[in-house]
Amino acid sequence: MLIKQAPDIQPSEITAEAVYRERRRFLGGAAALAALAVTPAQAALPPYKKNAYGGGETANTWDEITHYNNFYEFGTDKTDPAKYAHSLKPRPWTLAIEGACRKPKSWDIDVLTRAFPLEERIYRLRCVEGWSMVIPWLGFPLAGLLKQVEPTGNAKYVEFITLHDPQQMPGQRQAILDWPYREGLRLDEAMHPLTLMAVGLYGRELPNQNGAPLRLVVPWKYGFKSAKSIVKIRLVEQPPISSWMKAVPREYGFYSNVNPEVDHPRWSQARERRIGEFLKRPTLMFNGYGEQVAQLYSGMDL
Ligand SMILES: Nc1nc2c(c(=O)[nH]1)N[C@H]1C(S)=C(S)[C@@H](COP(=O)(O)O)O[C@H]1N2
Ligand SMILES: [Mo]
Repeated sequence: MLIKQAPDIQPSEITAEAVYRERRRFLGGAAALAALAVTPAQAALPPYKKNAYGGGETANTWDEITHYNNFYEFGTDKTDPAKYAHSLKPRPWTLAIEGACRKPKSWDIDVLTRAFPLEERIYRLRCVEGWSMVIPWLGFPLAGLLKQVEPTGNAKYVEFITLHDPQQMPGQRQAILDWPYREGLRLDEAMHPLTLMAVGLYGRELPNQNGAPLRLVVPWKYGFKSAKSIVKIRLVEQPPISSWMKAVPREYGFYSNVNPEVDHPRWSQARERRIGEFLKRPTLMFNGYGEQVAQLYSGMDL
């Protein structure tokens, strides 16, 4: 069980908090109090604790996070991944890191999750399409993993590659994108302490539709940079061409930092709709993580 490895969690307190936070979204007053009686399903809800990464916001519910997804390997509708991702087999699973490094290495997913202490991080995810969610991820910083393979001086960029298996991922039978899904970061972005490899959410193992068993989370960039179900990471000298850059170069740049001042060619990026809310809210520069990441781009025209 993943949750046993999450540090600093006191189950009694926070299970109650998680239930409360879930219910608070829908109910008020007396109804909310009555709802605090824990039903079996909610008792199974894993603990999660607000921490320094939460930004003070209430997380989206488990249902919202797992039923409104972009994962084109399982279809292009937001509800497709929840319906069809059961064909993905997240075990056994191997992650390989190769390219410009002294010690290329492969890990079995379970060996990997035991090798790095898991942290809970409540991050905002802003999709380029104009919606957002707040998600309590469970994972470990990518930096520690990359250090293990000892990148050489030629490692300037990092490429992330999703599984390519049309048997497990039926969407890959259609040429919607140039499969497998690929994304890239500059090495310093990949090494940034906010950049997370997620293996779970809400203290549970990652559901298939959210990118099991291992996905990237780069909270200050548009959601498509956060590649799911990764099998390979390559250290490279040139900026990788992502699947989206290849498909629609005019609309998807390499950096793709969340920026309310730069419109998408077909729509404004000034505001976003938080899933579960009615009114739109303003989009924040770097998705609200500017204090931590703006210096990565000093001198660059964003
Ligand atoms: N392999 C793969 N990774 C992917 C995608 C995809 O279609 N395939 N969609 C991206 C997009 S556009 C977003 S917004 C996020 C959505 O993550 P979530 O469904 O866990 O919220 O995953 C990203 N990672
Ligand atoms: Mo997205």
